[in-house]
Amino acid sequence: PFLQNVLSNNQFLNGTVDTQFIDENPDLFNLKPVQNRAQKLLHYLGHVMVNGPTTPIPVKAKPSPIDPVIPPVPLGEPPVGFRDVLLREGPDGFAKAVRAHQGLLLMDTTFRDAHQSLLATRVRTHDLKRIAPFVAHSFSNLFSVENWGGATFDVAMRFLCECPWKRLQELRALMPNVPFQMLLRGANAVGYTNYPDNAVFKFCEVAKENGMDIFRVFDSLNYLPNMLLGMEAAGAAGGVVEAAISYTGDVSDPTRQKYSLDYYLKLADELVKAGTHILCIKDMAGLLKPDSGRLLVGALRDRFPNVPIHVHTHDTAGAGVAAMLACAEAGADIVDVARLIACSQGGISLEKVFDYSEYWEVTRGLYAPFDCTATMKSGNADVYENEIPGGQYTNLHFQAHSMGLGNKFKEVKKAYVEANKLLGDLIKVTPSSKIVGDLAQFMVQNALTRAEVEERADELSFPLSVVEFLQGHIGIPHGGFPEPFRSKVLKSLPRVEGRPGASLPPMDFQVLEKQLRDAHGDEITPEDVMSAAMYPKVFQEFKEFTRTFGPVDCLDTRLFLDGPKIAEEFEVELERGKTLHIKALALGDLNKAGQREVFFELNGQLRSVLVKDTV
Ligand code: 3PY
Ligand code: ZN
Repeated sequence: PFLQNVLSNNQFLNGTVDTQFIDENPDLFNLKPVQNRAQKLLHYLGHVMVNGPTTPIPVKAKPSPIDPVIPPVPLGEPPVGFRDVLLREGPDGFAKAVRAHQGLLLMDTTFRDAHQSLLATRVRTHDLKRIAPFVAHSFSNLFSVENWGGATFDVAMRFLCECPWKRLQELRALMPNVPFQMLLRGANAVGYTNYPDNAVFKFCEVAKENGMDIFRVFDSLNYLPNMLLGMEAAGAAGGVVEAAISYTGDVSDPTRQKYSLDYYLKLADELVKAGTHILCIKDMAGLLKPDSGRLLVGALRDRFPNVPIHVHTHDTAGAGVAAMLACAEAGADIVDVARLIACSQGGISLEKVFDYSEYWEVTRGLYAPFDCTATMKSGNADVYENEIPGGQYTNLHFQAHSMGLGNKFKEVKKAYVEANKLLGDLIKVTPSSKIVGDLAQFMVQNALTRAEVEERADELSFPLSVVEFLQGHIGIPHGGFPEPFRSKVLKSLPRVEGRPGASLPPMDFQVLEKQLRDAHGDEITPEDVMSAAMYPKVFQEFKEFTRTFGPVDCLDTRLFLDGPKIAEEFEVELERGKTLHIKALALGDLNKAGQREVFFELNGQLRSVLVKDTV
């Protein structure tokens, strides 16, 4: 407004003032379209006020009205952490230092897997950034912070309307001392199906350039060729390779021999032979009981005395802490924890853990509409039967609700067990878990038993994910495909031989970049190209959303999800030093065109936006 006034001032226009300074500094006019961003955000807020949130909300709960307290952080750089060893000595030296370390090391999963299971992956960069400096200062002796990959990549763009790469960059700047860890779904990268090999390699390269350190690589079928591909990609990018064996069944149960101790040890042999820096047991469903953990980790420790062992679990049935302690006693070097574990292990101060817990306790309230406690009130030992992974449990429940099967969730869980048997008893983790879940819901929807599905396999219209799995699109399961089920379903449909990525043509990133520039302008970055490579449609919708609604990642979570109340005043920091002061003034009546005018005060000036009422 100031500039507009100057530019329309008569004296200025007549040239009767000295404008030499302005003439000589054309840069002064390189103004970012702040107004435009502000107007777009008002449009977003108005939209939420009129129509409710743009992101789908699974349960009718409101974000809590209480604001989290950000614990204080001392001035200056955070203390030196394990990342220093990595930067100095590289992945091999880092692995040696980890193995040589006396005492148990911890990875904090709060920034990724914990909220993937508890809050449907919805925690926004905004809330991660606020606590990141505290973590860097208070927990500098963590082995790593897991903060990226898995479902976060997709959810960031699809539901939170924010850029996953920006999250990585911003967290890196705030936590320079602690190693970052991501979950890479092997040949599926951060997606749900196999990508061309060069896309996986490029993805790891760009992730490493943006600050990723440790790549936990798994495959949902423990299919070795897919795992090796992911490991090679992470290694070629210069990352620390942590090959992860997905755990299912029960190694201490002699009646369950498909996934026996011998099976895990043989797979571990291959991963160590392939040069993994760290070996991980990934217990994604929380099935690893203390005795089984002791047996498995003890056997791995004896076999590979020099390889660091890292164990991941979930507390679904409530035995998680006991299992982790058993694994630590049996020789694990690192275990995974989330903020609720008040652990005096690894030199971590209890008092700091309390502050950290307090922050997350209150922040969690902001995500009430996504909280798993809406659907799962307590630990549930039925996971030992259905083996549903932590990240899928609540998702499946919400999905069942949206398909009108909400009151049949128990049946869906039972059908999940049967669907798993139909498919040959799979390892179940993204994406194989989704395939089992899709088949389970199909069975409940159509009231089909396992025997009926088997019998009528050649005439039923199975979900696409099931058909593609049987075609071999995500690899070959341990023990092979179930027959005659597979042949009956596929009939003459083509089958992929061997590793799927090997027969996919490479992606042409230059062509993709050109397409993106044509569609979205010249601001496209190499990171954007990778987002589009992984999720073309989601990326396009994210760009379109941002064009309309601006940088919604700057909004506080309550405003993002629920919009402001009338008369509420708040601030939005667009970037350092650029803060908008906004007050929501009034919501107008519905006009003939079905729109409402929403009035705001923006930095002291009246503004309004017209929003179509779609409710
Ligand atoms: C993911 O693939 O996102 C997982 O967290 C699997 O456990
Ligand atoms: Zn997990």
